Order: sequence, then structure tokens, then C-alpha cells
Amino acid sequence: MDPLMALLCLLSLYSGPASTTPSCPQNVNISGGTFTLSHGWAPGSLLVYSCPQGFYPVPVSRLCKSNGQWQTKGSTRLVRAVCRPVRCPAPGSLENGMYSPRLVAHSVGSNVSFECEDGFTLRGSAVRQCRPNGLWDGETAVCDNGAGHCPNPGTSPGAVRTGSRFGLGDKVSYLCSSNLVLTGSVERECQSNGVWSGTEPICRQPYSYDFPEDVAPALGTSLSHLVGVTNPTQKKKENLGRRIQIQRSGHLNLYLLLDASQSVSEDNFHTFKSSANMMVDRLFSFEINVSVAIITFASKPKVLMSVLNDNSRDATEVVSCLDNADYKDHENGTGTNTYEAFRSVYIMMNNQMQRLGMQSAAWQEIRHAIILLTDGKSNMGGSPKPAVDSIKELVNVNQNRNDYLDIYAIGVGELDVDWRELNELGSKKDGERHAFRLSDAKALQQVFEHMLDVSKLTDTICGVGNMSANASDQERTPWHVTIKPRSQETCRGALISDQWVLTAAHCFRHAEEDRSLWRVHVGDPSSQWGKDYSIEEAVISSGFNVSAKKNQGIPEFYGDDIALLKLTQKVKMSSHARPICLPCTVEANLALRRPPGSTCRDHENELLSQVNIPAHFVALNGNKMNIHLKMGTERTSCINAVTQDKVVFPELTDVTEVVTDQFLCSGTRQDDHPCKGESGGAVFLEKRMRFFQVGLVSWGLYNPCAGAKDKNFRGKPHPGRVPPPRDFHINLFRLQPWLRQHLDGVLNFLPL
Ligand SMILES: *[C@@H]1O[C@H](CO)[C@@H](O)[C@H](O)[C@H]1NC(C)=O
Ligand SMILES: *[C@@H]1O[C@H](CO)[C@@H](O)[C@H](O)[C@H]1NC(C)=O
Ligand SMILES: *[C@@H]1O[C@H](CO)[C@@H](O)[C@H](O)[C@H]1NC(C)=O
Ligand SMILES: *[C@@H]1O[C@H](CO)[C@@H](O)[C@H](O)[C@H]1NC(C)=O
Ligand SMILES: *[C@@H]1O[C@H](CO)[C@@H](O)[C@H](O)[C@H]1NC(C)=O
Ligand SMILES: *[C@@H]1O[C@H](CO)[C@@H](O)[C@H](O)[C@H]1NC(C)=O
Ligand SMILES: CC(=O)N[C@H]1CO[C@H](CO)[C@@H](O)[C@@H]1O
Ligand SMILES: [Mg+2]
Repeated sequence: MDPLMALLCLLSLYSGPASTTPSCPQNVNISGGTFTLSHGWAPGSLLVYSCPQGFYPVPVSRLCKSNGQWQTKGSTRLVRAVCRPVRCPAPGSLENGMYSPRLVAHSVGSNVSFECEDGFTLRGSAVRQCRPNGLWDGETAVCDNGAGHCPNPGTSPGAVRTGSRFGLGDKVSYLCSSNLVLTGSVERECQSNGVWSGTEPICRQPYSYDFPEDVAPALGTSLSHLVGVTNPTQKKKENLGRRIQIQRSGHLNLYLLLDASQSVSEDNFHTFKSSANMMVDRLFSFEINVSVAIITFASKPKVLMSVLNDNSRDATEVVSCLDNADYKDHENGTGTNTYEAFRSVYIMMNNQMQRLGMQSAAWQEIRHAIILLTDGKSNMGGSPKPAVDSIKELVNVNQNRNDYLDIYAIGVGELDVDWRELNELGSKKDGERHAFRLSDAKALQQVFEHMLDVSKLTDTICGVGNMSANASDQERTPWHVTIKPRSQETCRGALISDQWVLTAAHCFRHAEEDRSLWRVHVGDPSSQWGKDYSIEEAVISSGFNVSAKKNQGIPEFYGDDIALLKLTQKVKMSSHARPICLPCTVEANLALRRPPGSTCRDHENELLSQVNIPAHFVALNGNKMNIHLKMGTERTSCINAVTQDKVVFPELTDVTEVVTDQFLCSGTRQDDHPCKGESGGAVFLEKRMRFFQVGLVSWGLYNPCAGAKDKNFRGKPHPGRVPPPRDFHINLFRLQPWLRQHLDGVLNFLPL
């Protein structure tokens, strides 16, 4: 120790007997960025820096040591923290082709383009753009002539490949240049089915995180681009995307492992908890048989919920157990023992297997998904791999049982994540690698939506929509249908079973029209998923009569504006065509997770008891629009706008003559307004990750599509418009008798 240091030590020792605990100096600002502290300036506190999008912090974090000094890696001096601009790695070389521009590193937003020599076909993206997380968008460009048994596996930007033979059994291996971290498989082998084993290695900056939209395609078809249609020697197409299957048969065990070690701060632990909460809520929303285990761990694991406990099948119990998970449970052992965490899963599985019998169908049919939320920094218990291997052995993962085990390692929140570890944890065999780093719980929610494979969910479960921002409009509102009469005018409607559509009566105003020529379009109009159905039967409310109140000075009256259509055929259920939940039915009761004895009134209380209820309808172009249903006193002022319409209702004295209690009101302030042509569509809201139709679009004081040239055009009302815009929707709770009369035997209604 040099004399100066000794002196400093002495000085700090004598800096006053009053100061009991040391605290770390506060000169740690980062220019252009911010930081968070896990325990203020006290020893043991972890400081984590963050920078705006397109930048990354150097260093990422600092630890306040017990002597009140910041830990410095390597140097003795505290280096000033800075935000540096993110760069994407150069593509390196492109075999049998070229790319431009050729630079050492590429800035965010810049592009590179790829071209192949004659005789070679370009697979992957011809132009790629550098994303704010330092990764290129699109897919690795490969120039291939289809000569190998397996397609050319390519070389992703920043990687170097050894091995250039693509015959059966040939191997290729990869390295990442400079300080990039490899995620995916280091080595891959050309298999007999013409597919490379493992997953494509990607070289990432250590600080890079994933965008949900980038993860989504990787989840579905991690290898599909290697056996894509442009490949002239396309081999057997195999879906190696391993996702969590949502299906009626069998049973799903979800094991949630939450890292509560010191390197994960309490704040991040809370992010883990809310992420886990969301995943649990979503899984239970599908009414599948699922058991959820919850394990928090640091130096030791703590099992908060076991799959052996019957409560693990009950969403409410699981959620409350998760709510009680406490970071402080691990205050006496703050290391990170990922091995022991996996080991506790193994023990749990083994106990269940003993209980059910190894050869029993009950055990064999269980699918297992392990989701580990961590920063990856395991520092105790050695490699978790042996524990993972024994789990695989127990589940008997082999070629035919690939779908029975999924392991995801996910870093979520403002964490200093160790990519290498994360990649190690999520296994990599046959597309099994699932390691992500996401910015927050919301991003995880988006990714989780894509982790779920609902292709086997083919029954008429109601109100299941895809909650991913990346899903198509129809996937988000699969009940939505278009009704096409012969004339130009169209209406919308909603599937409420596999054969019935609910819509507005006023769509059938022209009684003379031949309805055998009408069509109902179900599914996505712009894809293979769309299909036209003829109408077998139209039930139009006999109470509907537009001119019923003409002699009262009401030129158009929309009371009982409701109709049902029976399609000539049953609709095949898919992610693009499913019914919405109709309140007051047994089906909706299950979706709301209410006890069996519930009534229609209970549903109304649950769905429509606030004064200002966020709800939606679907626009002509398929977009989900936002409105607020006004109830109680707010409804009164909402409907009063009608009296200001002196053109249509010049002599109106009692507004409730026009807007009877059959109508819900929306259209105030920032609300969207339905257009002509959107009538009959569902007015719906989301509860417990399911969708419920509370109304149907009927009429309004303003048409935002008036004079529109295409279906993407929507006008906005002038702020001072008289009358102010208002929209009225048939309230399905008020038309229960009619619905019950006509849907008897189609849906199972609850008592009123
Ligand atoms: C760090 O930044 C904050 C806010 O920008 C400022 O209030 C504080 O004085 C700065 N501290 C130092 C030590 O520079
Ligand atoms: C890169 O390409 C995209 C479209 O492919 C374009 O919008 C963008 O402006 C391009 N960026 C640059 C820097 O040329
Ligand atoms: C779900 O589990 C329960 C209880 O084990 C069982 O009775 C039921 O048949 C299962 N349902 C399905 C669809 O497998
Ligand atoms: C940690 O240790 C202290 C002292 O032995 C004890 O009082 C406390 O309950 C322990 N905390 C936990 C969560 O076990
Ligand atoms: C949502 O849509 C995406 C994209 O089509 C799909 O991959 C995913 O499985 C869907 N998820 C659910 C829960 O429907
Ligand atoms: C509609 O109401 C008007 C006025 O009460 C009545 O004259 C007419 O017959 C009604 N139409 C039908 C189809 O009931
Ligand atoms: C899986 C999926 O649909 N991914 C898409 C998400 O959205 C981006 C653009 O917004 C598309 O490029 C992806 O293909
Ligand atoms: Mg740790």
C-alpha cells in the first residue's frame, strides 16, 4: 500500500466517531442518463445506470462496498459514467455475395444491403436496418445454391463461422468477434431431416435488450428461415419453434422461478413479481388445466407454491401466493444459487411422478414450462446444467416428447444482465433456446403472448383475443364479422357462438331485399383465414320500427335495434374466428372466473358498475377503437347532448324518448366515434384478459367517415361542434328477455 492510501485510510477512520455507517460518495452522475439505487447510498446498495433508447451506459452498474467506497473494476479510480451510442456489428463477409456499405460499425437507423452472385439465391433480408438495441432487423442474409443436404446456415453479423460443408452430419461452429456475446448454439450439426440442430447464433452487445416484436418471430419459427420457401432444395418442414401449448387435453405445469438475490434489487424483484402475475393471469384465462409452482431463490430456494398442492390449480390462490412473495425472505442468504432453484423443481416433479406413477397417462400427459426470471448472475452451487439435465431425463424429453418441456430464461427490468449465463440457462437443443432480456413487465407481456401457442384451442371458448400489439386486427378481435348485403351498405356483427351472429336490426331496414344473397364474412378478409357464410335465418326484433315515434317529432327511433343471424354452417374455430362472451351466460361466468351460482345482475355489477367504463368497438379498417361508456349521472349528461340537435330533433322535450334506457352512451372528449357501416358491431370490454360484449353499435350524432374516400379515413369533430358528438349502443343487459327467447339451446343463460 502506498503512503498516501494509508493516510487516506487513517483519515477515514478518524472522520468523527459520530458517523456510524459509512455511505458511498454521491459523485456518480451519468451524463445524459439516469440511475437507480437499491439501498440509497448505504453499503450493499446496487447502482444501475440507464440511458435513453439508442444509447447504453458504461459502466452498467456499481456496487457500494462495505467500506463506503464504490467497487471499481480493474482501475483504482472511479471512472465517470457515460452514455455511449449503440452500434450494430458489421456483417463480416457474405459468402458468394456482397454487401454495402462496408463499415467497421454501423449506427442506429442505418441500413446495409445484400446481393448474391449469379447462381445463388438470396435467403433472409436483402436490406437490414440497425435497431436501437444494437441488433439488425430482419433475418441473416445467405447466398445459397441449394447444393448441401442442409441449407447454408449463414453467418450472422459479428460472427465468424468455421465449417463450410453442409452434408449430412457435417458440423459448423461459431465465434463472436471482439466483446460481443454469443447467444444461441456455438455448434450446429446438419441432421437427417435437412435441418441444422440448435438455434442460430447471434452476436450481441453485452448491453443489448430485446424488443418484443423481434422476439416474436424467433419464438414461432426459430429455424423456419432455414427451410424457407426460397430454398430450392426445401427439406421436410419442421416447426422447431417450441412454445407453450394451450390445449384442452392433458395438463400444464408452470414453474415460476424468481431470482431474489442481491444482484437483483428489490425494485426488480417487484418487476419479476408483476411479470409473473401477468403470466399466471393470462394462462388461467384459457380455462385449461394448469398448475403453477412458485419458487423464489437466492442462496437457497424457497418453495411458495408446489404443483403438488391443490391450490396450485386455483388462479386466486396462486396470485395471492405470488403477492406474498417477499424479497426479504432471502435477506440472510443473498447469493444466487440457480442450481438449487432448478433442483427444487426437479424434486417437485419427481414427487409428482412418484405420486402419479411413472408409466401413468396422468404423468405422461403433463407438459412442463419453466420460466426463470433472473439477471443470470449465478454465483453459488455451480452450473445449473446437471439439475436441468435431470429434469429432462425425468420428463423423458426425446424426439417425440419435444413439446413436453420448455425452459425460458428471462431478464426483465433495468438489470445488469449477464447474457452468457442467460443463454446457458435457456437450453439450446433443437430450437429450445429461449433466453430474452426485456426492458419491463409490459414488454414481457407482449412476448408472453407470442410464447403461447393456441393453434390447438379449437373449441368455442368465448372472448379469447390475442393481446399482442403485433397480432393482426382479426386475431385481436376474432369475433368480428362483416355483413354484406347486396347493396353498398354494410354492417358489422359479432359471433356469439359457432353459428350465430349478433347485429343491429336497422341493417335489415329494407324488408324487400332478398337475404339469400347476403353474406357474412368471418375471419380475416385479407387472408386465407377469411370465409363467406350464407344466412340460414335472420331473427329481427319485432320491436324495432324506425318510424315508431315519427308523430312525436322523432324522425328516427332505434329502440330494439337488435338482430340475430344463423349461418348456414358452423364456423371452424381458430385464432381468427371465435365468439365473444355474452354476459349472463355460463360461458361468460367461467371467463369471469365467478362462482357457479352467479346471476345476470352479478355480471352487470361486475362489468357496468363504474360511471366511466373503457370499452371498444371495431372500425371499418379493423382497428380497435376506444370509447368510454358513461353510466349513472355521467350518462345523464352524456345523453343530454341530443337536445342540442335542433336539426334532427327540433321539438324534443324529453331526451329519454329518443335515448331510452336500452342505450349506452359514449362519445365525450377523447372518445372515438363509430362510422356509418360500423353499426351492429360489438361494444366490448376486457376483464381478466377475456372480452365481453356489453352493447352493439346503433346510432349517433356524428359520422366521422362522412365524405371519406377510403376506410382508413376518419374525421375528427370540431371542438365546439353543436350538437356535440354522441354515440348510442344497445345495452345487452336491457335486452335479456329477447336474447333468451331466441338463443335458447345455443347459449346457457344464468338466472336474471
Ligand atoms: C447529479 O445530478 C443531479 C440532477 O441532475 C444534481 O442535482 C446533482 O447536483 C448532481 N450531483 C453531482 C455530484 O454532480
Ligand atoms: C433504411 O431503410 C428504411 C426502409 O427500408 C428507410 O425507411 C430508412 O430511411 C433507411 N435509412 C437510411 C439511413 O437510409
Ligand atoms: C382437468 O382436470 C380435472 C381434475 O383433474 C379433470 O377432471 C378434467 O377432466 C381435466 N380436464 C381436461 C379437459 O383435461
Ligand atoms: C435472518 O436472520 C435473523 C437473525 O438470525 C433472523 O432474526 C431473521 O428472521 C432471518 N430472516 C429470515 C428471512 O430468515
Ligand atoms: C398471437 O398472435 C401471434 C402472431 O400471430 C401468435 O404467434 C401467437 O401465438 C398468438 N397468441 C395468442 C395467445 O393467441
Ligand atoms: C311503425 O310505427 C308506425 C307509427 O306508429 C306505424 O304506423 C307502422 O305501422 C309501424 N310499422 C311496423 C312495421 O310496425
Ligand atoms: C410475429 C409477428 O407478427 N411479427 C411482426 C411484428 O411487427 C413487425 C412490424 O411492426 C413485423 O415486422 C413482424 O413480422
Ligand atoms: Mg444474483
